[in-house]
Amino acid sequence: MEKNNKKRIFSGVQPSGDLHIGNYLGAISQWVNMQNKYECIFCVVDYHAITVKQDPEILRKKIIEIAKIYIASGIDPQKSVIFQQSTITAHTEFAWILNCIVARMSDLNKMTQFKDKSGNHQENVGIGLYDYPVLMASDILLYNTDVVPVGDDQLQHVELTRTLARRFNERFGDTLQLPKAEIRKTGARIMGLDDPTKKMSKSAASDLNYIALTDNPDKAAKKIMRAVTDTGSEIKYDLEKKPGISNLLTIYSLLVKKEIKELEKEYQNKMYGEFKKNLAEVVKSFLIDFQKKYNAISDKEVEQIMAQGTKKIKPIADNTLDRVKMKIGVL
Ligand code: ATP
Ligand code: LTN
Repeated sequence: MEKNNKKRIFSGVQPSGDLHIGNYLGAISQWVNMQNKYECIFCVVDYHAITVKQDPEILRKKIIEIAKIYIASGIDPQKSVIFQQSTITAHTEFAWILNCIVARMSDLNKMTQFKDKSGNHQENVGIGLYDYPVLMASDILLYNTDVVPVGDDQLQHVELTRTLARRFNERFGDTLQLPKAEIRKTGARIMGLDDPTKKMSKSAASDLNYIALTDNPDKAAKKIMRAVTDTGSEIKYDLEKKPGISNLLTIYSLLVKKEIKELEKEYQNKMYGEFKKNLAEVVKSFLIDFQKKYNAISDKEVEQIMAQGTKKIKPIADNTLDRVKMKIGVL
């Protein structure tokens, strides 16, 4: 895959937990629209998933599931590359080099996701969880990536990637391409349905927090009906005073592709109950349609698509790694 004049995109999702509409609306659905403008590489980041405990059988299934979700969401394997991170060994090799040469404890100590995920057990979590942003930097830099489309929780990691690349270039001369994060304006942070002050997360304590892409559509509709709303009765976007309704308006707007302003007008003088009932229907029909596409893809097909993806882009990763090895003096 020669770099043509199109800019290159790289992004990934971990094969762990249930993928939810936050992941879809904040990240994957944005990728779909970028496929014509950019040369796209979408990764199933399995080595990131093992930074926390995984059951081997479930992990194996989840890797296939994420690739199917990419395709069911509209990622076209004819246009974009889909591949499994661990099949290209350059990712871990390059991460080790970055660890030794440019990444510092003081960089990683600033990462808020590590603080959130390790909680009160920082001394006992695996080193991989702490070092995970360096592996992410390796993913991105290996492919001379221009743009990294992610939800806003990943912005800090993309900034770190730029810092590491800059440091490397300063020491060894121009070698690595500095990427830019792209965060969508609406939907970069879909909030939990049971607590609209925190982001929707697959690791949330209650499954009322999120709508998984594989949720039963009727069950998902019920979750919308039970979503926390705010005091008052006006259907208006106001993040401070109305975080619950604002979050539901965001989800509604992205799923039906209508501006929030337009929805506010439509629901002027209407009650929360009617608004939620209609959104529940929107979510239900989205899931029915999504799951129809998902179920039409076989495991075999996905395995072939990912194997082709690896074959196509491995030379790019190997080339970057060789250039890096040469610069640092091991080749
Ligand atoms: P989680 O917190 O649910 O475990 P994560 O961010 O740790 O999710 P991934 O599943 O790998 O891990 O995230 C995939 C993509 O989805 C990333 O680009 C991330 O920024 C985005 N994303 C995750 N949660 C949300 C959310 N609530 N709203 C918008 N985007 C999100
Ligand atoms: N850390 C990200 C997943 C991820 C990623 C990447 C995203 C790993 N490597 C490279 C973009 C580019 C997450 O947990 N969401």
